[in-house]
Amino acid sequence: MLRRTQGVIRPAFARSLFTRTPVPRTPIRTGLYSTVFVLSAGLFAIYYLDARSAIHRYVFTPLLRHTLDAETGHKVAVQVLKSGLGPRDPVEDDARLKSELWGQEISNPVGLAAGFDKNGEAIDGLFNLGFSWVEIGSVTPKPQPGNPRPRVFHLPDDSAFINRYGFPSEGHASVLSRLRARIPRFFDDENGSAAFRPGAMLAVNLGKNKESSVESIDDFVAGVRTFGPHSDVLVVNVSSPNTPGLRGLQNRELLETLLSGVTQARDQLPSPRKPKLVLKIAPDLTETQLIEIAAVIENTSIDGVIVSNTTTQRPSDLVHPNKSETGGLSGAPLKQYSLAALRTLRKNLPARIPLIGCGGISTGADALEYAKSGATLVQVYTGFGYDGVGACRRIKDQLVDELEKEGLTWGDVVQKAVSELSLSPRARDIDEKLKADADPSLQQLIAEAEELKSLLDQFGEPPA
Ligand SMILES: Cc1cc2nc3c(=O)[nH]c(=O)nc-3n(C[C@H](O)[C@H](O)[C@H](O)COP(=O)(O)O)c2cc1C
Ligand SMILES: *[C@@H]1O[C@H](CO)[C@@H](O)[C@H](O)[C@H]1NC(C)=O
Ligand SMILES: *[C@@H]1O[C@H](CO)[C@@H](O)[C@H](O)[C@H]1NC(C)=O
Ligand SMILES: *[C@@H]1O[C@H](CO)[C@@H](O)[C@H](O)[C@H]1NC(C)=O
Ligand SMILES: *[C@@H]1O[C@H](CO)[C@@H](O)[C@H](O)[C@H]1NC(C)=O
Ligand SMILES: CC(=O)N[C@H]1CO[C@H](CO)[C@@H](O)[C@@H]1O
Repeated sequence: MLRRTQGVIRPAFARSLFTRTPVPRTPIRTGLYSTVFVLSAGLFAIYYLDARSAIHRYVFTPLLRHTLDAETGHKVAVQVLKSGLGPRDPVEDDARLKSELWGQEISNPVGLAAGFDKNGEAIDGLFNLGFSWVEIGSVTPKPQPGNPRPRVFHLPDDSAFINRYGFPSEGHASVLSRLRARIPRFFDDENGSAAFRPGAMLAVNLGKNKESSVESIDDFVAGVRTFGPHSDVLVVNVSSPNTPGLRGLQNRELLETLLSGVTQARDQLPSPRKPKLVLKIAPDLTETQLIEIAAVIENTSIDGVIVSNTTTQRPSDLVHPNKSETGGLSGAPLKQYSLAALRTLRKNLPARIPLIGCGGISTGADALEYAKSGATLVQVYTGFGYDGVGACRRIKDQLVDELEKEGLTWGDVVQKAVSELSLSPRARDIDEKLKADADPSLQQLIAEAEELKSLLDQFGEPPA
């Protein structure tokens, strides 16, 4: 059995390394494949254990992509990282990459986005690759299977993925038991990071079961109660394309109810260390919708926003034959939409609320572009899927080069952008002060004008 798999693998390596003819799509069973993947660790020990090694980018990752369908390749990658035999980023993060989030220091600004480790199986394997933030999930309260396969499509010509997973999840109980099993036996710093690593954060992305009603916030509240004590950050999405629009008053009220419900549940957690709460939004929102979201966020104790999830848009320059599959598009073509949404939100939120950039990041230059647009941290998914386990290390190295050229640190870039681009508290204060100073009849007039404006806005919006 072993000999046969090795027989399949070796020529495949040779081909993809030296002649670049496409690797034939051999139907290898997943189990066999993982065995070979792990065995090859022995053969390539030196390269393999170092996440920087080109072997991951040019051999293992393409091989996974070519030999297996998209979803099986993903599963194998999670299993290898789970096994503890995954490679490690051996280099300490450069001081220029140091970042600060909510007053806490993190060693670098590159995180892994939700959806890769949906069930929290490979958390430590992922931290070992050098990510400073690992986000597991989305996790739904009850287990659910998600949509029928195929539900992930690789568009290599466009450096993109399309997915319509539909949130398969093993459910709260199963994921919680994995998080509990990670607690070190002699851990007594009840206030320490849930990542159990210095300079890193563990985030849990909370999902809703398919059959839960759209308006219900119970699934999210249950998620806060279940995962609050075991995470540094909880992520709540408002990014479903069905309810993106806070169209009209009703949806705004929905968002207010959701946000105040989850923040209340968080504040009531008995643990001394309370997780931060961040929203994750879609890139497909209009400017008006983003402004409304910003206003609601500012009125609650939400700690930050991830911008963004995948897009339902399809830019006209996509070339891959599967470009019209239904689902969310991620990777390079998403970047323009995410960056635009990030800039709009930055302009409408005060500097105290950090933004986390996500969408189409695969190089240091991409990450820096996000920082210059006002992101404090970035996340990667598709870039990691294409480049493999060394992606994080490579992005960090490129980022250090870029920063060195400009003679700046990540912290400098973020601080400058955030202070220049955020909603200025003065503008808001002056506005409020004018209203407060106005005489009562003028105040009445202002109130009526605002009411009229919101009515007109509602008429202006197409029906939800
Ligand atoms: C296959 C796949 C599955 C995903 N699953 C989730 C998920 O469960 N929850 C979530 O909030 N985002 C999910 N995402 C979105 C990513 O977290 C990220 O926001 C998006 O892919 C944009 O980043 P990228 O361009 O670097 O991939 C998924 C993305 C992909 C490609
Ligand atoms: C954790 O934080 C709380 C409140 O800040 C403090 O009272 C407590 O002593 C801290 N515990 C430890 C172990 O540091
Ligand atoms: C702020 O929150 C309060 C109560 O939670 C609500 O009554 C008010 O309408 C909100 N204001 C805005 C601007 O969202
Ligand atoms: C498009 O997706 C289907 C389903 O996964 C797959 O069988 C097919 O090979 C893909 N097409 C291309 C050109 O990759
Ligand atoms: C992200 O967007 C996709 C479509 O682009 C949607 O199907 C999915 O529900 C969104 N993700 C979350 C976590 O809501
Ligand atoms: C994964 C998940 O639960 N996605 C949810 C995101 O939020 C919208 C509503 O705000 C839900 O409809 C989605 O199911």
